[in-house]
Amino acid sequence: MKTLAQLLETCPFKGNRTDLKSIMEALTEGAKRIHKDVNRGGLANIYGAAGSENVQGEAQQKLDIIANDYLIEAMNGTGSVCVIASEEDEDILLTTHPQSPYVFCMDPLDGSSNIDVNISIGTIFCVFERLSPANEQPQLSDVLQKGRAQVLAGYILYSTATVLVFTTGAGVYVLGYDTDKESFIMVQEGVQIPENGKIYSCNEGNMLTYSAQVRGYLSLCKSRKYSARYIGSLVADFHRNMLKGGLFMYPSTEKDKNGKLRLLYECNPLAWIAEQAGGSAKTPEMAVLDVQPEKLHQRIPFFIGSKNMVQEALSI
Ligand code: AHM
Ligand code: MG
Repeated sequence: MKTLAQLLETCPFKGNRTDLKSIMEALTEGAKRIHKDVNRGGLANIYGAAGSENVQGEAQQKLDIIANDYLIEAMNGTGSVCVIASEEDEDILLTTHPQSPYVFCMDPLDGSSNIDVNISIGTIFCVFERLSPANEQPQLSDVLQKGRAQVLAGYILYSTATVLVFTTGAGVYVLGYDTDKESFIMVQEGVQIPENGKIYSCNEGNMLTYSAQVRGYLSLCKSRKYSARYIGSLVADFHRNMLKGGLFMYPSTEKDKNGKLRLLYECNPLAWIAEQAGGSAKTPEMAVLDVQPEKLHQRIPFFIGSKNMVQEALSI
C-alpha cells in the first residue's frame, strides 16, 4: 500500500518537486490537526461561533479560525509559499518567506454550518506558481490566476473517514487517513466520475429564487425520479457525486446573481479535480477553469459533476 510520502516521490508535478512535496506534507500535517479536533467533537472546544465575521459577512465559527491558523502556520513552515489567499482573510497574506515560488489558496474549513452538528466538513486548497519576480513583494495578481494554471489542487474530507483527494494534473488520487499509523495511504488512483448520474444536489430551499431554467431542470430530475442529496458541505456533496455520478449546483438566485461559492478556493480546485476525473465544471457561460478572476473573494454560479448531467442542465 502506497503512502502519501511514496506517492509524492513518483507522481508527476508541473513544477518543482521539492517545493510541491513540502506544500503537500505541510498541508497534511495541518489537516491531521484539524482531523484530531474534529474527532474530539465538543471536547476540543471547537464548537460555536467565534463572535466575528469574515469579509463576506458570514459568522465565523471557532473551527474556521482554528483551521485557518493551523494551515497558515503549516504553509509558513514550508519556505515554498510566498502568499496565501484564505476564505477567512480579507486580503492576501504574505508568508514569512515572501521570496518563495508558490501561491497557496484555501477554504480552510468548508461546510461551516455543519461543524457543530457532527456532519462532514472539509478543507479545499490549490497552488499556483507565482507570476511576480522572486525579488519583489508578491501581489494580488499572483493569486488572481485562472484555474487552468493550478499546479496542485484538492481537498480533505473530514467524515466517517478522513480522506485526501488531489491532482497534480495527471489524474485524481484518493488517500485514506490511517489513524493508527497517522499517515495517508492511497486507496484509489485514476478516479473517473461516471458520465451520467441519478443524483442532483442543490439547496432546494432556494427553489423559488432560481431562474425558470434551473427550476425546469429540477422538474426534469424529479420526473426521472432522480435522488435529491444535499449535505450542505460542498466537499462532501462533490465527493459523493464524484464517486457515484451526479450533479451539484449552486446557481444564481434572485438575491445572489453569482450564487454563493467562491471561484478561487472553492470552485477552481474542485473543477480541476472534476475535469481530471472525466467530469465537468461550468458556469452558465464557460468552463470554470477558464474564468479570469477579478477579485479575491469572487463568487460564480457553479455546476459540477457528471459530464452529461452538467451539459444537459446548462443546455436548458
Ligand atoms: P462555507 O465555506 O462558509 O462553509 O460556505 C460554503 C458552503 C458549501 O460547503 C456549501 O455547498 C454551501 O455553503 C451551502 O450553502 P447553503 O447553506 O446556502 O445551501
Ligand atoms: Mg467554503
